[in-house]
Amino acid sequence: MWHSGARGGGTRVRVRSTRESNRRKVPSICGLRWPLLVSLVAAAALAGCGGDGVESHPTPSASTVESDAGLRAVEIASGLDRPVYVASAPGEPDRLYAVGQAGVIQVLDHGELQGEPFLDISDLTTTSPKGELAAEQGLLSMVFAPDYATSGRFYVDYTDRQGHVNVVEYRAREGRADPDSARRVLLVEKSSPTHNGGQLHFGPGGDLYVGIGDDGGSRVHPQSLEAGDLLGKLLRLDAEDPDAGVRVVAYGLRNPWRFSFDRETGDLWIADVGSLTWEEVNYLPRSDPGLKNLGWDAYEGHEAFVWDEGSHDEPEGPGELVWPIAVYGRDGGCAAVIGGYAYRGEEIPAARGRYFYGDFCTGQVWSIDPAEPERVRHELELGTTLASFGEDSAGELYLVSRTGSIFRLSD
Ligand SMILES: [Ca+2]
Repeated sequence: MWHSGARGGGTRVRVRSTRESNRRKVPSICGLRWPLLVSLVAAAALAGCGGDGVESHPTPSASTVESDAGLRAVEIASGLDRPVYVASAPGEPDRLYAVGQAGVIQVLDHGELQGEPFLDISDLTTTSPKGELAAEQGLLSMVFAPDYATSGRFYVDYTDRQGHVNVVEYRAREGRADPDSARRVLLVEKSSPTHNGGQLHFGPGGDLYVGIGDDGGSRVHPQSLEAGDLLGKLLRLDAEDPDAGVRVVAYGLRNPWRFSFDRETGDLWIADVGSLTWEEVNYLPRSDPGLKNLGWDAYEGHEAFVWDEGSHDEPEGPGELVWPIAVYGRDGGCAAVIGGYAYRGEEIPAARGRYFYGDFCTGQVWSIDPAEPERVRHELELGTTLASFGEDSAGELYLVSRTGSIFRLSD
């Protein structure tokens, strides 16, 4: 019953229209005050951070300790056009792929930015001008198939000209994508420009995983908890046979802008951007499979989430309710959690096995050990907004700022 219907060449699910009675005035972005707001408007909107007018809550029971690892973010590229992700391909230790929100993927080869883009789909995407409020749309991420070295397959996640979420397969030949090889594997219709999710990853079982937001705005979104709707879900599908159907891995999500698998354990980490009060990190160990309910919009963090009307009183559906492993509040200002990766590289021994995440607005970066989640370690402050993390093929970590730079995590 958790399979969607498949029609035509792709899997297509019609979005339930949002109930007008649940609408509430759209608050200003993240509660920031003008003019500090100016430079952060687009950045904050990208990850779907919530509104103002709500008192900040204290830090939850977890204690935050300053790291003594002395980690740094070393800039390796700058001047990029709205980078929102960095990817790597299996078997390509010296190449990184910088994903630009406007629809262009550029290659960094041995650290050198290549002149010719890997792919340019800027004519297909909903490109927001710099600084425009509705900045959550565009090309949002990419992932290479595990057999990329032989198949050339990779996948992109973008919002199309109608604002709908598309996951599309392309094939590369001789280091360049073939734009004529496009094959859509998933279409999720949207009614608003926000909360698109946007992350793609292949899971340990070989399926393609897709994060989809709840359709946006600071409104009640019952569809996150409803089975027949793909909004507010983490989905999985066979990328080579998408007509076989889409399965729900987790529901009750608000905007899973970034999720990842631990490349060593297969454990799943989902960061869910909060609305008013709490930013969440969720941990789904591979040893505990099965359908999961992450609570939204009945809960935000560990608290009941109550709107004027129409809220769920309690989580619904057949999935096991999962509470976040880590949360943080907003000190009266902007916040949007950016999920990262469990560090499995070689160059930073003090970071091994720790999951890194950060905040879009403040550029703060933390890490946690899933065996000791009550001790959050503050690792560094990026000094600019943080749009995403990424891994290279060896498991080293990168940080991406939508202002144009990519940084490498270093000790
Ligand atoms: Ca939750």
